[in-house]
Amino acid sequence: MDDLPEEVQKLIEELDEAAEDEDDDAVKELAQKFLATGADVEAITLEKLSLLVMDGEEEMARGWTEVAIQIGLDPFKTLIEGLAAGMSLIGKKYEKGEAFVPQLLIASTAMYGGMDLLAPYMKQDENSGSKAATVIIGTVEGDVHDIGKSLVKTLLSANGFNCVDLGNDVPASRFIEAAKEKKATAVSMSTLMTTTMAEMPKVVKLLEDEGIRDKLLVMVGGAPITTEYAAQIGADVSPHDAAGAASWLKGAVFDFPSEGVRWG
Ligand code: B12
Repeated sequence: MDDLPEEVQKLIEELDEAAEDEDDDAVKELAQKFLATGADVEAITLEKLSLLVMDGEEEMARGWTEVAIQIGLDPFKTLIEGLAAGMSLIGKKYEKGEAFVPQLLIASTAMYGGMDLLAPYMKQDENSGSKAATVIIGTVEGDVHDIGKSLVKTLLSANGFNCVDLGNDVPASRFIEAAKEKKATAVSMSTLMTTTMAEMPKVVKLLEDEGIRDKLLVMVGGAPITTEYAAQIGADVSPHDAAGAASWLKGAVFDFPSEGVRWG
């Protein structure tokens, strides 16, 4: 960002200050001036957001998310290429021993702060035909990582699915109870740890034992989960990311019998 014109650099500094002071009115006003500079405000804002999440700067990440909204950035792009990209950056530092668990936690808080601001702008795709479909979603037992799970939920909700979010550290039996209670169309499970992957086949086995496996589509995902693993444990699919989950499910429900036919 050092090679930006002086006028743009000055505005960025003023925006940083206003964001840190949580002065929303100033952020909104300065965002318009920032837009009017004609600089590549999209690239600058996305990079800013990822760095602020990485550094766990909660107020500034919220302020710059407001900038993204004010300058009309696509909310999904802001979420994935700005905020979530920051989680990848801090993840890399953690892997190199340059960051530790407390930093991961404050980065997560910064990410969620921005995500909350974006939520009202995540428009539903009314034409997706998936409105009636309910998805039971959660991170499996023993695992508290919930950012990827929340991204999947955000993208599914934006595509018209009705998501029942069970949160993180969800026992296998809760997925089954919720699927029955809601006469669900799909179950979406996340895990980020190799040590908790084995919870996923437990859920699939319980669905089979209850005689309801055929009534549901089962998606699994998270960093250690592969397509081969999904097939091996009897899940239907493991799309690569949250956007892939939404597009796969939209297609799959199209060919799937309706809720009334499946659940009687
Ligand atoms: C942030 C973080 C934490 C935070 C989590 C905060 C939160 N609210 O989620 C905190 C600090 C709590 C944490 C704790 C721990 N963590 Co941690 N954590 C991470 C970190 C750095 C980033 C995870 C993240 O949020 N990524 C960003 C999101 C957007 O990515 P994502 O979750 O992968 O989701 C994407 C895809 O996977 C996919 N996806 C996710 N779910 C689903 C579901 C479906 C159906 C589909 C289709 C797709 C999909 O879509 C998303 C993209 O669109 C990772 C490292 C990394 N590079 O991933 C380690 C990591 C996951 N943690 C790890 C460890 C070891 C731990 C601890 C044991 C550390 C400790 N010593 O205490 C504890 C575990 C606590 C527990 N019992 O769960 C290890 C796991 C190692 C392993 N292979 O088992 C990792 C890989 C770091 C490492 N390299 O060692 N952690």
